[in-house]
Amino acid sequence: MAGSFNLQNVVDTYKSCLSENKEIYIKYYIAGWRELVSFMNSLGSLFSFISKDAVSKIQIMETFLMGENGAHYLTVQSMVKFELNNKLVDFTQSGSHPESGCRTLLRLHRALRWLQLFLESLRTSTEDSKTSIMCSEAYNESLAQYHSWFIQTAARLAFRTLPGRDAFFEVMNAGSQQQVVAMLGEATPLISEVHQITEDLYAKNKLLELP
Ligand code: 1PZ
Repeated sequence: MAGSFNLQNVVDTYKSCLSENKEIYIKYYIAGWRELVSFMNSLGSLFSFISKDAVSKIQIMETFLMGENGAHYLTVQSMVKFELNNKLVDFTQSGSHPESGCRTLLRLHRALRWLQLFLESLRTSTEDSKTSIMCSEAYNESLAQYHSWFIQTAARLAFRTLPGRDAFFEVMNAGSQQQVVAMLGEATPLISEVHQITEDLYAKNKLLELP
């Protein structure tokens, strides 16, 4: 179960995510996902199909960030502007840019909503709360609507194997349960703010339904 995961690292990357004028740095946004992937990998092999997809999305974003147009991928705001101005975003299935930064980040953005709901319910949970139930409720309320029946079934199967609440707090590697709860209290408002800013930006540019 041991790994380098530590909840504090997640809090720190989300703290670094926002610029002074509330733009979201893609570098830290995906660093946050990298941390979460390392956490997921410590949960066992059923979670690896989930983390594989997350990793491939992270890699697509890293490739943009390191490519010749990397400077345009500094923030989510600059990416949206650059990709839209240069017609690099497919608004229908049959386009020639099936893996734009905008559509790739949208998948992570939808997953961030799941994370926000799940961490919030973990934070306010009690001794007899079940992680598997908290996880699937958060999923039903967020990501499930975007997933095929097949993926939903596999995801729900994985949720059933989640460790119980005590063990789960333990793998978060952030001290006593009280300390974990305090840290979650720090993490969730940061995640909410990043999520809300992205949501507003995507809504304004009609990007929320990208195929
Ligand atoms: C702690 C427990 C972790 C539970 C994670 C809950 C999320 C379940 C998501 C299962 C989906 C995995 C399979 C891949 C699905 C893809 O089809 C979709 C859409 O992408 P497209 O096909 O359009 O390219 N991918 C996603 O929705 C992104 C999913 C990322 C999931 C990251 C979860 C990170 C959890 C962090 C753990 C603390």
